[in-house]
Amino acid sequence: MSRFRFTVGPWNVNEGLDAFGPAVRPTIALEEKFRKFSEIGISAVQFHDDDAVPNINDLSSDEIIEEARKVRLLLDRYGLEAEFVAPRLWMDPHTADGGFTSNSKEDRDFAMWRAFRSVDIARQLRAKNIVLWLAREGTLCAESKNPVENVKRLIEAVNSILDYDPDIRVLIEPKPNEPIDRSFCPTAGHVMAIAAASKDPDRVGCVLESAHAILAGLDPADEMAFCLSFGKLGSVHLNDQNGLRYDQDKAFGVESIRSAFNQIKVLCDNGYGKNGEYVGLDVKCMRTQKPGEDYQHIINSMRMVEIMEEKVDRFDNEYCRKCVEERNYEKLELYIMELLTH
Ligand code: XUL
Ligand code: MN
Repeated sequence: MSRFRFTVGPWNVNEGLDAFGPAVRPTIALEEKFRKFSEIGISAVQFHDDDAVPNINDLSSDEIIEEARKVRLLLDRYGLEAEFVAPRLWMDPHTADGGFTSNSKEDRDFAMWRAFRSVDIARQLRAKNIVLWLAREGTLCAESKNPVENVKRLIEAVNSILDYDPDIRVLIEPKPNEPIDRSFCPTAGHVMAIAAASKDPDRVGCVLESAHAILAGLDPADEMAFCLSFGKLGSVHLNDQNGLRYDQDKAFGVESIRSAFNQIKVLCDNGYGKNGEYVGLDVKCMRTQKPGEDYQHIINSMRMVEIMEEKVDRFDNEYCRKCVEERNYEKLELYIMELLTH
């Protein structure tokens, strides 16, 4: 039994399409996903604005609120909470050049409209957080945007969301690249700086995703630790990644057990979850998986978290302290290897 409460998004169960091939599994209705999430032990759901309210661009603000209310009732039916709402600022033609940092004023206004509607939806779902995965906030052609001006625009966008709702928290999910080449906010350090520069730093934090940290050439556990030291780890997206390639969103721990252990250790050691934080699993199902077996990657990830919690609980702090005192880190390393392989 895990000490954590888990969350996933509807996009974590998909039809298997990738950049090179179409869907191979039938679409599963939102309600059926909720039912299954609840059955496998998920506590809360993460949403993009249009996961909760499809065709959001065609609806008025009031209609959007009305649709969101229906989703709240559906969550209630399965005993689920909502963790966050994230404006999807990368699909619409208005966001081809980014949202908050597009060179077009009209597109930037569209991004803010989606961000405000996301807050409206979050209120209805009783979600406390807006997540900004800044998908296209950066450049494909480095010279196409003014980087100084655009970092300021990111801070202004965060401030506008904070102004719009005095209770909402903004969690930025950094990623160094993909779909853009160079992000204006690639790492947890950048998120901490934006939070500090915002008008209400206490309401701005980070969602740290394992794969995104690896893509930045950084250690996910250390990135989590960095946020924790500022009291700003609002959520995590646990998953795994085989080196520097496309964002793979593999099940947690399937590539590096030591890295998985260190991520869970830093969360456990610092009481993560005690202030209501969830453990998000941003994992993608393999395209080869059969319909009906397409929650296995989520089940596997939860199991890997549990296994690593057991290792953390068995971790001999006294032995570690002695190794450190003797400055025999080689001895400590063997201890870790034995712990992780037995
Ligand atoms: C993209 C990613 C997103 C965010 C939510 O890499 O991780 O799914 O987690 O917008
Ligand atoms: Mn993510």
